[in-house]
Amino acid sequence: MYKLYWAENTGAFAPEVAMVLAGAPYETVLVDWDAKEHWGAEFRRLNPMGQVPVLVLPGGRIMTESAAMMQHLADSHPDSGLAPPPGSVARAEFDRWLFFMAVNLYGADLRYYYPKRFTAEEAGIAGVKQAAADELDRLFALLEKPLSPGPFFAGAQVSALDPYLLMLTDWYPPVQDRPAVARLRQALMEIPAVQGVWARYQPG
Ligand SMILES: N[C@@H](CCC(=O)N[C@@H](CS)C(=O)NCC(=O)O)C(=O)O
Repeated sequence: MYKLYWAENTGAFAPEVAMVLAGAPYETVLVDWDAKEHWGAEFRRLNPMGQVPVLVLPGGRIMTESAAMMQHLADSHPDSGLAPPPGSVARAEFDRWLFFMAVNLYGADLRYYYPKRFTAEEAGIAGVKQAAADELDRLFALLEKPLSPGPFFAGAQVSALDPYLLMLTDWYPPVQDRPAVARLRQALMEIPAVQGVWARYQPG
């Protein structure tokens, strides 16, 4: 059984959806975000970065990094269709967009949410946030092509890439009306299990 440390509105969403789609048994541990439990010594023993998500594998090995979790879950459940087989050309394309999202989009989302961390001067905060928003607009525009005709990255077949993107668009609402993003969000929400997980992660 997997164990996922999660909190509302965090990057635990995508690995949780991956486990649901793969039919993998898992339990969840809610991290007390308001009490900043993720910055405490006990949580840092799981993830020294003090970040959510953390995934404990059935054998007890601890994983951090949400994109690595997506890859691992897909490869551990090859019949789930969450990712093409390793070594295939389709997998190269899958890996390309997974890394694109994890590095570029997630990174810009973090600069948008934590601009203070990216400048040594108070006066720089607003500029960091604006630059992150501009970068998110630019990066999401680049996704129109790989997401066409859609609704998913792989066309009609949902893969691990799709909930990952849904999560990133939740954190930057201005892109949610872009045609490819709106198509993907709607198609994912039509999967009741995804809708159920998504509803639990909404803040408030
Ligand atoms: N690269 C990490 C980033 C994880 C991350 O930044 N998580 C956020 C929530 S979405 C977090 O825990 N932030 C708290 C902090 O950085 O203090 C991943 O993909 O798992």
